[in-house]
Formats: sequence, structure tokens, C-alpha cells
Amino acid sequence: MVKQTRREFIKLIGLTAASAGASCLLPGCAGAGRMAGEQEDPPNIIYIMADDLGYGDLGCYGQKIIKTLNIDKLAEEGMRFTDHYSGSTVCAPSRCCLMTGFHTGHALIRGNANIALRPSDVTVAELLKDAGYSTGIVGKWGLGEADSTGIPNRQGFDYWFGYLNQRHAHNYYPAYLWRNEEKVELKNEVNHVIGGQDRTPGGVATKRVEYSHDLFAEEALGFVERNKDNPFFLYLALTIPHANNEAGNKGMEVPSLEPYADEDWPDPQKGHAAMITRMDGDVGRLMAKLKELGLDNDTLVMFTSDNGPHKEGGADPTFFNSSGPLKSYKRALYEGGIRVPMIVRWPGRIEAGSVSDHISAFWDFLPTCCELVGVKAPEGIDGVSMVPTMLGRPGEQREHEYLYWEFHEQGKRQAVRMGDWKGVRQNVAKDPGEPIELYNLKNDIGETRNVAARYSGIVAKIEECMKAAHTPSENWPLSGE
Ligand SMILES: [Ca+2]
Repeated sequence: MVKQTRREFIKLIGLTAASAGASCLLPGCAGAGRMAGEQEDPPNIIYIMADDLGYGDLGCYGQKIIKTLNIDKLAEEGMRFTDHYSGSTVCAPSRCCLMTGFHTGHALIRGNANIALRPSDVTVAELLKDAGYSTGIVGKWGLGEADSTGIPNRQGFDYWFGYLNQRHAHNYYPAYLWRNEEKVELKNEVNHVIGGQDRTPGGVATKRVEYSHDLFAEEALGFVERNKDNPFFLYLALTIPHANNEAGNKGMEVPSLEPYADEDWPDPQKGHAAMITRMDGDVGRLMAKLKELGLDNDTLVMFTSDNGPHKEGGADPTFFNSSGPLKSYKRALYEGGIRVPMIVRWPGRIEAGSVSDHISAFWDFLPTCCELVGVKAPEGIDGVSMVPTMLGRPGEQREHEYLYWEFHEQGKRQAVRMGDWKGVRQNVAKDPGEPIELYNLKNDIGETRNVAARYSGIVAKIEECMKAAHTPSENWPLSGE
């Protein structure tokens, strides 16, 4: 599609939305709060996702030591969700849920395996591209290797820069990255380590010149600059503060430990904090760029993380209380593995300093984008648009009956969040009838008291949800399939 100016685009979307009868932000839509006849602009959308950043790693979520002033400012100027969940407790499935609007009981990719998105998979980027948006992704993809049907350019993105492969993305000083379908050589030199299920290279640099995160920060600014005159969607899939798993306990690679170099902490903890503060500074630069280009009021910015904090590369999630009040960390289906920060900012439209306990998840992003731009979301997805909550109309918000996760490592796990209740089942591979642990998050957010014995009716309901939510998949069998 030819790029449109903002004015042409708004005209087009007005027609599309009216003819599709989709819910939208246009005049006549309930509670839009604008004068009749006043045109409403669908926003640019910037979705920033950190990698393995914990629920407790940001100041606005209770972090006391690591400095995140710019991200905290996003929350001061926007809305903070207390009960938002990632798609999964590890990278690839989380990203698949985000892109396609399905939870891991229905998604194509339900674990960290080398599976490519298919041409038939409908991504949020394709929907936004069809709606006239210029679409870009910078950072880490993980949903298809070079030449496969899964690469970003074949899944709705006009522009792509970063790592296709997740193991490749462990190393922050890679020898190359991808720009669209072209391999871009970098000045780093790397001892490649081939390994893992997908036999792809990770590695540790022997010559460190270009830090990939810094390239991503520049690429993000460049993409916004190039698209300042047309509607755009930028998916900024940042790679820090993940560890370089191939670098042992030196895995928290960052060019400088500032502003924590002189702290009396172990180096991996300095690295963890320095990565987060570095990322925070780049979020600040991106926000400044939006202001400089006059796009501040036209742009919805979202910030989140793809799963809970890790205990890799020498990092210790207890050191900074990276999970906050939540139990456990990455790879668990306890809250610490899957509940993540979610901040949304759109000046003039989202109430500054607001907080929502709406229960939501990564698979809600696709239908949220659809509602924002006034196109119909695909039938049968698991996501529910968060737009009513974001725009201050909580009475119109459709609630999830429940959220569901399944995880195919460490004996296989399932979990359900249903209102205040949380059910977790471990060791599903051993026995699909393993007893379900039950927690009441309202008075036990740390999942410390299993109350399954007292509420057998709730446990039975959660068990039904676990059955109903899982569609068998040859790549992702649960026990007995
Ligand atoms: Ca991750």
C-alpha cells in the first residue's frame, strides 16, 4: 500500500470503520468524549518490550535501587496496569501471542523452539499495514529464521532490523544482524558456539565494538523520523536485560556499568541494573524525539516485558527484588514468571497518573490495535481489546472469563487466572491429572498459601478451563496426547 499522509489516512480509516461497523474512536462511538463532527485521529503506535525485565524492576512498580526515571515518567503521564500478563514465561511463545492474539493453548508457537510463523498466520503488523500504517520492528524476533515464511518482512513488517534467532540474540556484540533480508556485518568478532535444540549460533565476542542495544535505540529514532508524516507502528523488541547464556557468570554484558560502577555489588548485579538504566535513557530519547517531531499527542506508547526476570548469566533476581511481591521468576507459571509491567501513554486521551487492575495479557494487543484503527479483529482469537480501559471507559470493558498458559519445559505446566483466583498445575507431562494448586491473589499475591483443599468447586472450574483452553498440537503435546 502506498504511504498516506496523516490527513488522507484519517479519511480512509473513517470510511473503513463506517463500512465495517467496527467499534472505533470516531465521532458517534460511545464515550469518545469529543464534540460531534470532530475528527478523531488513530494514533501512531510504539510498543516497547524489554526482555526478561521483572515486575519489580521499575521504580513505578516499586523498585528502590535501579533508576528508571524515564519509564516512571511514562507512568506518571499515562496509565499503569497492575494485572497485565505476558504471553508466556519465556521469549518465543510470548512473542507469538503478542503478534497473533492467541494464548499458548491455541498459539502456533508455545515454547522456545525453532518454528516459523506461516503465511496463514495473521499478525498485528499485517492488520496495521492493511490499515495504512507503516510498520517496523527493531530488536529480537524469534518467530522465523532467514528464508522462512516467518521473517518479519513476510509477516506484515515493512522494515526490520535485528536478530531473527533467539540464541543469536543472547550475544550483545554479534558479528552480524539482519536488515530486512540482508545480513549486516558488524565490527564485533565472535567465538561462535553452536548448540541447543535448533543448532544455531550463540557466542561470546572476542572483539567488542558495537553493542546491539545501542544500534536498536538509534534504529528506533531513525524509523520514527522517517515516518513522521504518516501513521506508523513500531515494535521495539529490546533485548536487555536478558543474559548472554553462553558467557557463564559474565553474561550480563553492557558497555558500561555506570551509574553503578562504584557500588559494592557483584558485577552481574551491576550489569543488570546498568542495562535497565541504559534502556531507560533510550526510552527517554525516544520520547524526546516524539516531542521534537510534534508527534507526542499523536502517539500511543506502550511499555512492557516479555516474561519475568531471569536467574542466568550470574544475575540474581532476589538481589533487587526483581519480581516485586510476586513468587518466582522466568520459566515459572507463578506470578513472577508471567505478570509484567504494562504502561500506556497517549497525552490527552489516556488519563495521566491513572492505574488499572484490569486483567489483561499479551494476546489483547492485537485486538487493541484493531479497535484503535477501526478495523475488525480476526474471528476466534483469544484477545480482548483494552481500549475502553485505556480511554477511561471501564464500564464498557469486556472482561476475560479467564487467562490461560501452558509451558512445555521443566515437566510441563499449566496455569489459569480467573478473577482473583490463580490455579497452577506442575508436572503435567508425568500426569495430566496432577493436583492443581489454588491461590487467592486478592489476599495472597505472593502465592504462599495453597487453598485448593478449601475451594474444591473453584479448583474444578479451573480444571475445566485448562481442558477447554488447550487445543492439541503435534508440536506441543501435553501428557497422553
Ligand atoms: Ca524473555
